Amino acid sequence: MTKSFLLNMENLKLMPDTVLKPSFDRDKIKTSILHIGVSNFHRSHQAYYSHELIEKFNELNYGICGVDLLDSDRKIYNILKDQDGLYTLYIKEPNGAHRAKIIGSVVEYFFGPENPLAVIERMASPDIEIISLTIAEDGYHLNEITGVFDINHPAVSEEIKNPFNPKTVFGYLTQAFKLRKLRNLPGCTILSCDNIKSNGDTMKHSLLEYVSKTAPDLLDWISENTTFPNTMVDRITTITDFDDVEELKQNFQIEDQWPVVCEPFADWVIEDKFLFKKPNWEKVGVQFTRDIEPYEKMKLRLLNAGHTILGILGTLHGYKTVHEAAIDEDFIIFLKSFMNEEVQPTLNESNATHVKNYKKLLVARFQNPHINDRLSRICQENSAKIPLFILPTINDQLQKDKNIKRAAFIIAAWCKYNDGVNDFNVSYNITDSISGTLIRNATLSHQNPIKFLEIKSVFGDLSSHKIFTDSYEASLSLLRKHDVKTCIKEMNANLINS
Ligand code: CS2
Repeated sequence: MTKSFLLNMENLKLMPDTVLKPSFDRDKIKTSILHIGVSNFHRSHQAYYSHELIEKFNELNYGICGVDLLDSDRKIYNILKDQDGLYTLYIKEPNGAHRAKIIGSVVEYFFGPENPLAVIERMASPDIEIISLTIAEDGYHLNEITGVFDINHPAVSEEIKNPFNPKTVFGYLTQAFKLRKLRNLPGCTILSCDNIKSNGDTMKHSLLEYVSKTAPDLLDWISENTTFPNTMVDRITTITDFDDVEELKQNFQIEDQWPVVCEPFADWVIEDKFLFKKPNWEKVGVQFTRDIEPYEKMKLRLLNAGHTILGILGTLHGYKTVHEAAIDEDFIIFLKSFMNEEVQPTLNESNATHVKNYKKLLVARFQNPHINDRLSRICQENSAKIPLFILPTINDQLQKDKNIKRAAFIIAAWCKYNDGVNDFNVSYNITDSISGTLIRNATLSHQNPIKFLEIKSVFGDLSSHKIFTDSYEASLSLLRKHDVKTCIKEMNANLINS
């Protein structure tokens, strides 16, 4: 058996040359970024970009202080503490070449539930110029349709009663900004890195609503001392499998308790709106722009929607991974025609070449046979994703009296998905914060199809749009009679060039 080494600073030098190790002195790194939510995605994306900047250009000012706020994050906290903040990025090329790169940019780590005051204090320290976040679509506590902040969310109500023991990012930021104001310190840039439309503006909206209800004296200070650039973030990053941990041990002699697996592709576009000098991330491929909208629309409506489509249709057909669904010709014909006929007309003309290249690459990215991206990950929290990834396309198309037939089919398939059984009678879990409502309304839809569209928090007024509901009802009736594969074939045959 090959000898392997626990990943930590001490053992780095023992690891074989095939492992890409940080060549910089981590003790010299200054921390100017504090990141909330040290998820796999943060570790494959923002932390990777900062690592590259330090490694290739000796820019030592952009170390990251990782922060997690949820009790459920204790495992990653313990592991990163054990590994001196180091972890392996396991980058898998479609041709089977795998790289193991040890990332060294996370140089500090704090865990909210263990010591909330230490987190607040670190957020308030003047050397932190950027507070970035990946808190997932539902972490903003906003209703996507009404735009109202959910002040009654249990975590929010709890922290309002006990503000020095915050639970949400909003509670932490409020306390940290109070300290900055009191101490006459500057504010900072808040950089949302989540897959939501106008993520910076959304974060600002949520924070200001929260502060207006809990600490109105702070409102002016926040408006004058913070900026919220919007960003588009992109890199397919899976849930880590036990096999990956084993492969790293066998093939690279690394014993990493929680490596991160991702594709080689990475993209990050950021609105140029920083409070202080921005990091020179452009040296490592990041694009700064004045207008983020075209990039953001392209990414959410093509990649994320594409994932959701393969997730729903694939699960109904019994597939388990994105790869399996993406090599099924019928699925891909359907996906491509959705992108070309229904998404493309809603995207900005100014960005046409970029979109063309992006679309070309996309299917190959989905097909990467080494990325074991599970459809169960993709379908998690569909009720938060669909309003962001698919409904905007439907609304734009309806407004211009354009085709929505494929999108209506997808929504009908999602209704059927919530029956919880695939076409081979195998059941699966529906992991969604409103799973009860989804399952109930999907059940009611067997009698009255529109019932599913009446979940207003997801669909808004879509159930009163006749052109849409006609198409949706036709699709649902088809899907309830036949298996999904037959329906996709029929859609593909009927909708050629429509
Ligand atoms: C996925 C994303 O969660 C999802 O539904 O579409 O996590 C996707 O993998 C990333 O946005 C890729 O950039």
